[in-house]
Amino acid sequence: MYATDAGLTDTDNTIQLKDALGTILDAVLIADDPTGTAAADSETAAAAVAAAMQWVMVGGGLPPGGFVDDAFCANAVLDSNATGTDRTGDSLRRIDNTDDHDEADWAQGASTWGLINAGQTTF
Ligand SMILES: [Ca+2]
Ligand SMILES: [Ca+2]
Ligand SMILES: [Ca+2]
Repeated sequence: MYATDAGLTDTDNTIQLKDALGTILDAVLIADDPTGTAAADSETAAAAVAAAMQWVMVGGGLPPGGFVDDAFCANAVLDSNATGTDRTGDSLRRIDNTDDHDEADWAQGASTWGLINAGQTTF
């Protein structure tokens, strides 16, 4: 299932993978800075993701006010505006086989373009 989008921004985003019934299967919050504001659409999507228990703070739990502004940025995967737009650029990837629903589960690194990510042993 997909929704149209004008394109990924290099600021903050909430990316969700949903099944045909709209159930959130996986998600990631990304940002360009560890502090600051986040777009309202990113925060609204983050609230839906949090309600589905698909994103938490490292160690568990949700920020008291939700993933909003500084709390969004502090718990998002960095660094969206340091990634690339071609094969030579960095990407953001999960670091291992477990889905922990938090920013520590992801890292910035070289793009793998369909190959398995560094740290993963299976898709
Ligand atoms: Ca997940
Ligand atoms: Ca940045
Ligand atoms: Ca993991």
